[in-house]
Amino acid sequence: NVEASIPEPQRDAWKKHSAQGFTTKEQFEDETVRHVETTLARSLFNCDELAAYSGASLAFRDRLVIEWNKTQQRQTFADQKRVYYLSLEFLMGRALDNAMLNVGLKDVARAGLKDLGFRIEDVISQEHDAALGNGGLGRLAACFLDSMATLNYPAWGYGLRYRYGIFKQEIVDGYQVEVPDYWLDFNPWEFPRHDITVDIQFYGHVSRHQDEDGKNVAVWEGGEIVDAVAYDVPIPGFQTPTTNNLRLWSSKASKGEFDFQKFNSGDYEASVGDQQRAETISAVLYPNDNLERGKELRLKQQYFWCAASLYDIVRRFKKSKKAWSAFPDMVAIQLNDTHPTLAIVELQRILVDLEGLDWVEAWGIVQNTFSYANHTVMPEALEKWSVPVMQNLLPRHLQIIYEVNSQFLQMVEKQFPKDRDMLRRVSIIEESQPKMVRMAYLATIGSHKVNGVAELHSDLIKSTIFKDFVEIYGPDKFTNVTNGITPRRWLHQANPRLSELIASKLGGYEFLTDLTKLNKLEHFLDDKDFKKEWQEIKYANKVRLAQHIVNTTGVRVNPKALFDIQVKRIHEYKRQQLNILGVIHRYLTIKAMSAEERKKLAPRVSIFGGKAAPGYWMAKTVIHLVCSVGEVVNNDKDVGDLLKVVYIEDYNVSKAEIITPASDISEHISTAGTEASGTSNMKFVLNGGLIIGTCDGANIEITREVGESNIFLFGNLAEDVEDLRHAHNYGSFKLDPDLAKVFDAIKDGAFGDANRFTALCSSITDHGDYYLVSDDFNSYIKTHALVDEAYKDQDAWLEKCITSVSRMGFFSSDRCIQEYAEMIWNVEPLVPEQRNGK
Ligand code: T68
Repeated sequence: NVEASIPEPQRDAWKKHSAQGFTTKEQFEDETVRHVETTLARSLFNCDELAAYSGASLAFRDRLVIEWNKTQQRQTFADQKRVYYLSLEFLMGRALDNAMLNVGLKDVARAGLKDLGFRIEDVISQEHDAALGNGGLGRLAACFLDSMATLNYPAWGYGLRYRYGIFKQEIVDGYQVEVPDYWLDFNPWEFPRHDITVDIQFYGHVSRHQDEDGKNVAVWEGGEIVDAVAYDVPIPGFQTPTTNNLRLWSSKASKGEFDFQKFNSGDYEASVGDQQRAETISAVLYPNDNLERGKELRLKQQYFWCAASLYDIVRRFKKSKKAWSAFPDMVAIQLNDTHPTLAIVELQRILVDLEGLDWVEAWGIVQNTFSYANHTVMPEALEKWSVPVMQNLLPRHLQIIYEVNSQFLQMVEKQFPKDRDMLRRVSIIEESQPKMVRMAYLATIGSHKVNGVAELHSDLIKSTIFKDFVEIYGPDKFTNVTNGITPRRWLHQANPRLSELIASKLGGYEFLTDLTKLNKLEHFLDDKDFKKEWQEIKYANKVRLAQHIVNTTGVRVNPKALFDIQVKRIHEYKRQQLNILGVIHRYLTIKAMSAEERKKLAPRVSIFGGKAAPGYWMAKTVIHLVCSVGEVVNNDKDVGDLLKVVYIEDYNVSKAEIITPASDISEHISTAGTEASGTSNMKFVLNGGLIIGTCDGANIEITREVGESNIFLFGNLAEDVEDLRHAHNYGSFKLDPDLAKVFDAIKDGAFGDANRFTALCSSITDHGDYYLVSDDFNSYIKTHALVDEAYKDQDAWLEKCITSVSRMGFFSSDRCIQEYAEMIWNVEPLVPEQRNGK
């Protein structure tokens, strides 16, 4: 009974006064103005767009909070299994537009804001992105939160409340410059919970004691304590009252720790220093995508967040007074990559050291609780922690890891007697100098399921990094859940006109919660008006992007040209270098053409965007090459509109919402076998763009769904990559002749001082071409020629686009979450009664 917490005599009064939130335009205006005047203490005479954004957000926040409170109560009383999604990154982007659409009151807000003198788009764009992530992994977590709430799963996200999210990128003189992203100035979407504070211990030592029953127990003593303070963010589902919680932890010096000794003796600065040291833990997001550098502060972040989250989860479980054996029936914990692996060790520590469970029983509970998703096979991204570093920071956890390893190796030894090399290979501890803890192995051993994020990737992990573990545990422990994206943000919000057109044909917006309904669009392939409108929408989206480009770069691009887009983190494996080298090849080809030949060519705009990790020098060089080529090409009178090259600075979620709907073609061209899934490929196709790509990650499943004739595939296959690399290293490397001409132009200084690009060129020509740029170059160029040809037949092109969209149902993150829920978490949704106005 939801009301049982209010004493009987006062229940009516509480009910009568309980907040309702607005539903009408009038009420929305009331609430918005009230918040501007009183909550923000602003005079209405200087209510600018930012104040309007703040007032409108607070009005919507009130609505979310009301449902959020009810959802939390409902979930508590239902007392059923919950999912906890642990991710070091949540790349949420903006919240207001999403809140408006999910509660179904965007039209009300638009009309209300108009009355108050504002355009809704201008108000929405005041919001600072919540950018607590690097790229795909963090955005996946955000899509999953949206789907879990929409599907009414009792689910919590747990993460870190970084004071600085991913840096802002500025392009200065063609180089990336990083600027700190201080995003918390005004953030109406979070609620500090100062009453929910957890003490987190670091360093110290372990001693052994006898307890009352004479049992030998480990006690972790000494060291230092840092406080974890909870900040809660409401996550509204789409067209459902379910509003879940994302809990982010912020670090603060513990009250006990604030050094009053120093303070009282007048050493104020030193005592403040301790405060700052504690706050450093959650200060900044590490800006590396697919790279682990083993810094101690990162390990501190990981433990801080895992320990606080586990404390919270265990506390909630204990309130139910169930036996520990029921823990896995009430709790599923999903690890987003290996970053939260210490949570496995922490739960074992809580059960054995603090709750007195027997080791074996505790470990069974742990394994049945956790599951682990892997997002990469690339060696440089696999997490390993130095044993000495861990010994110092988390002495008890290291002991537990050694014990887990010892029992695991004994089991393997029994299964594979005398296979000493097997024991060496699968040991959690790598016998290197220093010794290292292999987190992917620990995560695998501590979980009941391990999954990859697209079919090829899930196959690859079974035949590479986890090959031995498949032998040990059997194949059933390993599974695939192909990634997905939320159609709410990536279609309805980013491309409202297309969403509306689709709804008008399908008779409503059901496709937004059942994306397979898109397949009915194929019935309209002969509908001239429909196709015309589709084309107009694409054109309008391109005009909007062209406007953004001229505003931010000064480069004027023709929206009638073919827009060719590659936006994602800059990485050698993602091969932006292949793209820009191909662009140079196109430029050289145009320069060599007669005026007559040029007339037959389809104009192109090559659009790049994405951040390079600040310490990734080669990636920064690629950005510089793109900008340098743009400088030359965009000012070459011979070329005119036939080719433009632009770099969009500071690619993030809100920019993606403008860029994604504007592509004709987008590039997903990683070396086969390197991109675990990719998710922007799905977003582009869902918005009516085609893709050029390699047989890698989810491109393969996209091909299966949309059909081979609707995608431009090229390049070597994953199964051949190893042999090609081997051949390069043993003298058989041959530079592609077209690529050789491109390098000649660069070396001749066609794009400025050639020395700046020497290392980039020689990584291909002299250092083994690890990413197979030369091997795939010819096939890439030829496939782009096919794209040019295909684009000339606009009718056929349009048919490919519409057909592709109609076949994208599989790639909804709703399907993906349902697979996790059924195959891995074993949780049921908790469907609320739909209330009025929903
Ligand atoms: C991405 N991984 C995969 N990692 O590269 C991409 N790494 O193929 C996949 O679609 C996506 O995950 C979702 O599954 C990342 O984004 C990181 O950002 C990262 C961050 C820290 C350390 C290592």
